[in-house]
Amino acid sequence: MGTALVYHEDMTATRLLWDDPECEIECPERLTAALDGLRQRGLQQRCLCLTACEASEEELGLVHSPEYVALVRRTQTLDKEELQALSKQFDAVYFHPNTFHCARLAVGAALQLVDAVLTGTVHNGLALVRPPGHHSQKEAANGFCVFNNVAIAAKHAKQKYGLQRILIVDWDIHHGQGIQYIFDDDPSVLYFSWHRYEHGRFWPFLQESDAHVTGQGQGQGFTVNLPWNQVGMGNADYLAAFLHVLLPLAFEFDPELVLVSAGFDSAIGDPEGQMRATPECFAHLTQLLQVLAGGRICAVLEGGYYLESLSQSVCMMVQTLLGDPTPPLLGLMVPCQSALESIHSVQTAQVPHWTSLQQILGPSTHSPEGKSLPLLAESPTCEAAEDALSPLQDEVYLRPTPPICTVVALAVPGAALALPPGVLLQEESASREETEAWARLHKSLFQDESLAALRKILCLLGGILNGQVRNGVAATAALATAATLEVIIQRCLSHGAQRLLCVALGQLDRPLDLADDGRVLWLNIRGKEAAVESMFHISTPLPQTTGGFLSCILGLVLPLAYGFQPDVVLMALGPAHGLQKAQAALLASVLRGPAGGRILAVVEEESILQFARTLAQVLHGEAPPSLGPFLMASPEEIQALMLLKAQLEPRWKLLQVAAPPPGPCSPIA
Ligand code: Q9C
Ligand code: ZN
Repeated sequence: MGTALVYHEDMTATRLLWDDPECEIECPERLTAALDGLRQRGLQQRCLCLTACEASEEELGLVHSPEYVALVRRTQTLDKEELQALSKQFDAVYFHPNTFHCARLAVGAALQLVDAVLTGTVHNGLALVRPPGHHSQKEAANGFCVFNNVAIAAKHAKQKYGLQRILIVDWDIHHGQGIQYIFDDDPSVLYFSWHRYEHGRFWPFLQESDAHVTGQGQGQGFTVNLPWNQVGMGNADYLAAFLHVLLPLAFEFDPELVLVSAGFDSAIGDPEGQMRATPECFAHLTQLLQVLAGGRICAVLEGGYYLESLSQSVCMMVQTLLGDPTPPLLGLMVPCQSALESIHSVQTAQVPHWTSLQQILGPSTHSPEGKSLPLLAESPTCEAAEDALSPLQDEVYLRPTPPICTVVALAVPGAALALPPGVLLQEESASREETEAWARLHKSLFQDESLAALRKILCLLGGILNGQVRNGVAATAALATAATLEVIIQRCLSHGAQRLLCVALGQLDRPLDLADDGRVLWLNIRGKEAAVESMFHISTPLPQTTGGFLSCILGLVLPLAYGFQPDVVLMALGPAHGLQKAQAALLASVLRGPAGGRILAVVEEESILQFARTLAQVLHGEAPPSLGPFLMASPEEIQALMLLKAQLEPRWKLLQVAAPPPGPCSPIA
């Protein structure tokens, strides 16, 4: 089991044969640059490499008409002038004598990937293809796309495997209107696309790319458009879109398969997108998607025209698909005003169709669609991209992957625990002297047995802090969890951790001497009421519904965690934590993101047998199990969360969801 990489070098054999500035960016080097990047970083070698085969005409017929397929077939024998004349009949398209062959390989690659994932040969994968597909329609080529690779893959998954819910995430910077048209009235395919829109002034200039378009008939609510009305969207904007729009809907939808229209023209430096998201952002987007559909992700390349960021972003995605930790997200985690307006407009359009959004927006949201903002001047992003990309590369190379991945530390040796492959059981302990020195701070609470557990934990924590170990799970002795947390926090800070995120579940009181200096963000999720003691000391009740739990994770925990940018995360399951196994697994899985995978999960002894294996699995990079049926949060849960968020928003900008466009009285930007 692992990650598939589907490719065929023949897909470099189509190229523009005449002068056309609009089309020349779709060049063969796109594929070779991506592949070279994967090879240089040793990522290709870790994948199961599959050679693409041409899709059959029957498979093309899942989406395209026989007449259109015949038209593309005929381009094989046309001369340059005839090809050029035919190309002009479509918008932003060029044909080459090899187009038919390449386009069939591109579809075939997507189908092979779906087969490999759905038969269980691999967990996930990426098809590196040309030409791209998401603009292509039943009877039309469009925007460099000839056959609709991802749409055909979705039809194939429905037909051959009987899937009933497929999520398509289109993070290419153009609107995949082709996919939208094909599944317009189909409730079994949830299509999410964000795209540069600029109030309709950006290609392909379609009204139907706007947020108010939600699908037809039975398919209402299953088309989700997030139009970006300004260029320059960055990591925080993309993250906010995932946390506040895509993921709530996706969890409620509960897909059996996730297809990604993986275009990287949404990355920094791309001449088409003019956006600012850095390549690591795609590692995080991928990781967030991995909690869906049991991790069954099939990504298919779409656009991406700035070779440097294309190749780095592809590497980030594949690395994450392989289960590697995500590099930290750099930059201010503050979504821009225009992004918040876009997010608000799609939430408003979708709220009638999705319970999860009704929870987020609360009972009284009647904000009318507002007037458009004037356009800001376009900012050049190419030079900025070079600056942003070179230090990034250094960062990637300078940060060595810890030699040991995931470690489990148990106080009671030999507990009947079947650990997942690749996870180590820790043998060593910290020295008695060192441990006693730490414990002396809390003497009364550490008995012999709890001291043995602490010695194990300190050894594991030392490994994480000095870069030998990526992450781990450790047992704490009964009743000693709170005191152990205090020691861990002090140990992290004295080791030079700049920021420590502590997510404490259950009855764990905040250490009394915990400073409020911004080095520790303390978030207690417990049975009691919500309380904001400071911007760094927060308490919230544990929701009793799946809906409430998801809102808490997506709407509170992750915005805080990503906004805080910790270098270590501590997750603690204390007395009466009340978490189900799947909930704990989901939380641990997503908390790997903000600190580059450096996370220590400590679990009170009585829960350890039940939780250690699952936690170790997700920390090791496996997908968490499903939470079960989506149940609407209770009014009390919604209210508690909204009150808490309102108090925290001034400091933690990723929490913001509601930004209706400025009314007629507001000053013009
Ligand atoms: N400057 C894909 O990314 N040209 N297709 C737009 C606006 C067409 C993009 C011109 C862009 C097609 C798959
Ligand atoms: Zn694109």
